[in-house]
Amino acid sequence: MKPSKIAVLTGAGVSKSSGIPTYREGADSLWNNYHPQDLATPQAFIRNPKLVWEFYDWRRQNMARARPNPAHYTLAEMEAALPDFTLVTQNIDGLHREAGSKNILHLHGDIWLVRCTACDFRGEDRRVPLPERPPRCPRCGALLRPDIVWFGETLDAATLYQAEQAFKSADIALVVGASAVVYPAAYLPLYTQEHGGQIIEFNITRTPLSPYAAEIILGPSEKTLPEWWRKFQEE
Ligand code: BV8
Ligand code: ZN
Repeated sequence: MKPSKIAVLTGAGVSKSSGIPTYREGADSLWNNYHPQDLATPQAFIRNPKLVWEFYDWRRQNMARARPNPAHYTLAEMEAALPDFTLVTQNIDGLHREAGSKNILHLHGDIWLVRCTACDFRGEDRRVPLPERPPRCPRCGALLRPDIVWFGETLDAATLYQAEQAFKSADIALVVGASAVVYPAAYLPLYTQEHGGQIIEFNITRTPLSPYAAEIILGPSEKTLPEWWRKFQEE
């Protein structure tokens, strides 16, 4: 196995076969008259916190039933086997942690964490369904919000810096199930390519990142990623 520094960026496609709808292939019929991007914003939350929490509570109920698939387990195996491996995810579903990945950079947060809109309360809340929507802070009674990054909000600077460093030093960037349209996440693999590393894209279609990829492995990542990892170990 070639000694390589590997950085991975995963998107919603890696969780699709676990039963979690992606963003751009149309969410479940319950919400097809809203697009996540109209609800996943601070403006929508201020305007109608109940509706936004109904959206997240529905997604949490869906994610609570989801289980990791072979792609998640393969990434946990790679982390344990490789000396220099970084997993960066755009997903908020918690499936990488459930599959055993230890060090995960959650670029867009974690749907199982909530934080208060008024005081500094922050904590895990796994109640499905939520007893009240919108939920209230146990400490001060103000509105809680999901501890995730909405469109128009900035990402946690330290998390983004660590992710950038990983892709800048990686020999190989694996991009798995990402449509590569949301920034700044979509830029990360280009750091690898810019310094001479290789991008390998795992997707069921081509994306705006495809022209920069050294290799495009078309197919469902729950199949293609385990296959790739087996071959990589034999090299
Ligand atoms: C920011 C949490 C600074 C919430 C998410 C115009 C141009 C460029 C940028 C912008 C612009 N206008 C606005 C922006 C900035 C904006 C942005 O990029 N918008 C896009 C839509 C144009 N970005 C932001 O706002 C970010 N913040 O820029 O801060 C700033 C501050 C103030 C003002 C300006 C700038 C914050 C972005 C984070 C938003 N939060 N998630 C929630 O989930 O509710 S983003 C959310 O959508 C996900 O986290 C993910 O990142 C993204 C969805 O992308 P994917 O994960 O790729 O999923 P998608 O459904 O799109 O695609 C699935 C893929 O899987 C497909 O390619 C499919 O083919 C593939 N697939 C399907 N099945 C499989 C598969 N692949 C393999 N196997 C399979 N089986
Ligand atoms: Zn509070």
